[in-house]
Amino acid sequence: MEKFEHEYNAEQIQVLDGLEHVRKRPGMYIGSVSIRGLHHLVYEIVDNSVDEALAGYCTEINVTIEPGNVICVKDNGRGIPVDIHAKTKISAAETVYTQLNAGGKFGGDSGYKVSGGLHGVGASVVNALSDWAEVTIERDGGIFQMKFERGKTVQSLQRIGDSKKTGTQVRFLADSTIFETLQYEFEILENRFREMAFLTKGLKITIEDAREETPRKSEFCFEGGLKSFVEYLNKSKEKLNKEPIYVEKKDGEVPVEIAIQYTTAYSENIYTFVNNINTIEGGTHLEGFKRALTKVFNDYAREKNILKEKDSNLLGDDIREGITAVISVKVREPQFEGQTKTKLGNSEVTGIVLSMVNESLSTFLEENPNVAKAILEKCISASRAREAARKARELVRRKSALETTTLPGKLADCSSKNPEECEVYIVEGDSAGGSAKQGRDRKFQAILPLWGKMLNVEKARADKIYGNDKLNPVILAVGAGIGSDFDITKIRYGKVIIMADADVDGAHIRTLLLTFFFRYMRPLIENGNVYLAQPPLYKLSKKGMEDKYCYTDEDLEKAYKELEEKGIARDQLNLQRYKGLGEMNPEQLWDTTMNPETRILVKVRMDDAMQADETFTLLMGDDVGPRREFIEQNAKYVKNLDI
Ligand code: 0RA
Repeated sequence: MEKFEHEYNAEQIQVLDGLEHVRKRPGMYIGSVSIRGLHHLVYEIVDNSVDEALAGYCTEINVTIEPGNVICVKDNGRGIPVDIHAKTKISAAETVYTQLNAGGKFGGDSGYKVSGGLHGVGASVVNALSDWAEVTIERDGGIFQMKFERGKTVQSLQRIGDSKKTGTQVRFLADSTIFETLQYEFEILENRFREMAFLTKGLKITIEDAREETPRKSEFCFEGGLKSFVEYLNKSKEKLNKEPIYVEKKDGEVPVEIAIQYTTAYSENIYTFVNNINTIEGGTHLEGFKRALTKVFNDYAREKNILKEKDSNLLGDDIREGITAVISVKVREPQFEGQTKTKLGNSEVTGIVLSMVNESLSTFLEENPNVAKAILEKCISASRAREAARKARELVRRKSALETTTLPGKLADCSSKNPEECEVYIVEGDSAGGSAKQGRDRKFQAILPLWGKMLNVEKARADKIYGNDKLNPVILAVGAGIGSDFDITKIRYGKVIIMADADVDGAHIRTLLLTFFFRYMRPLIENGNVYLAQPPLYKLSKKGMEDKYCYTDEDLEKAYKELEEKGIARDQLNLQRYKGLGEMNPEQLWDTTMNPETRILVKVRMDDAMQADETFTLLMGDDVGPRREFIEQNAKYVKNLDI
């Protein structure tokens, strides 16, 4: 008995320690306390319901953003078990919500959980980071409810009524003392749940924003699963194969599901998921897929004599031109690596995906010779274009070798040659470029003003990119080549900084450059070398007072308040709104945007670049419908940007 008491206490203490630690170091559990982390809370809860759907017991999940930013997630699964744990005397449901990592203990060997969620942290973390949470369970003929405040139980599970249904409902209010903001963005949640619905064939997910007077609602349910996913991604593109190629292997150690559809575009769009988590940085599953794809198409082309004996093999890059594919694998103990922990490391997965794709894709090609032919024709013309690009490049190289310098004429280079300390500002517009040249520290800051015509990267192959007067200077300045030739060890600057105005034109150039880096210099983004400069939006000035620069509307409000406290009234201050970089003189530009001591730089992450790429495809693609839709939906932002 003594021992039992002791164990009980120890366990309880550990419970408190665990949740206290979550509140002390939330970043360790949900990545950050920014808007990103806030949305993460919702994903964690929904992931639990999706797991129940994956187990085959739940068909519908309803998410609501209630007034006051309360989140409600309801599913029609079996309901979290309500029986009392023999040792802790606490219900299973309460244990799940109060004990760190308790979730996985349920279901035992039933294969219930394949670790959902980015960190698989689950319900207890959300509970710990919530001002309050309320869980209602229907099962065993009853309705049961429990309540928590900042992770601590304020009402243990109790039966509050009868019900013949089953399911789990969770409502929670994130803790405003922990998160920077509680303002959920409908679109962010909507995108995530659309993705989850694609990844879980047949599962219905609804999302409703009930904060506004007229609620918004979206409903997602895709009987086609990943097939529907690639159709969605390709909705504004011209397709080579009407019906996506679909291969699936449900049983086995690592279940794999893949859908492929080729388009006439020149880009490669492959999305990979592990346990429904977007593995932005790829990994072993992607490796296996690429290797199989290259092998199957080359083997087929040889066998059918499309590639003759004297021809060399098609390269992976050629075979992936115009591909849109989604790969989803389920791994029991995934190892995540990489800068953002979104790269699958499990080495056994490469071979599993490889042999599965080898087998099913070669069967598919045998059975669909017309599709095979259309795709191979495209691969071969990609291969010819690559050869032409190589020749064009060599020509450029030979020419420039004679000209002593390969640097673009408009580049004002820095004196240091040490890439680690060097940075290049890419600046739109000659007047801003001029100010930047005069304002910079020429020891380590280079300026590359951009001019010339905007290129539609979507419709260009490498040979066109080299010939483009807007992008070629960027390639030469960065100095590391592009595409499969890109060599990160050759970059001339550790920081490549895009400096553009905060208006529509600025957004356009940012999107173009990010898309370009994403498609042609991806390692530069993966390695964290690309940045966005943040010029101020406002200047507050007054005679005898040091100028105050503000970077956001909140900044400005804060500055007004601080100055008011010092006895300076609003109407004594002169407010200047910067419309463009060109309005700042060199000294101001240095003080506000270029001086490493005071400037704000935003590091571009892979998902930002992916977003830009998507926007770009939408805006530049052939199909007018989606473009109009996008512009209509974003009209309000455009207005805000372009004052
Ligand atoms: C473990 C076992 C059982 C259900 C669940 C977990 C479950 C968890 C969550 C979280 C959100 N919704 C959920 N729905 C179910 C059921 C065991 C049984 O009934 O035999």
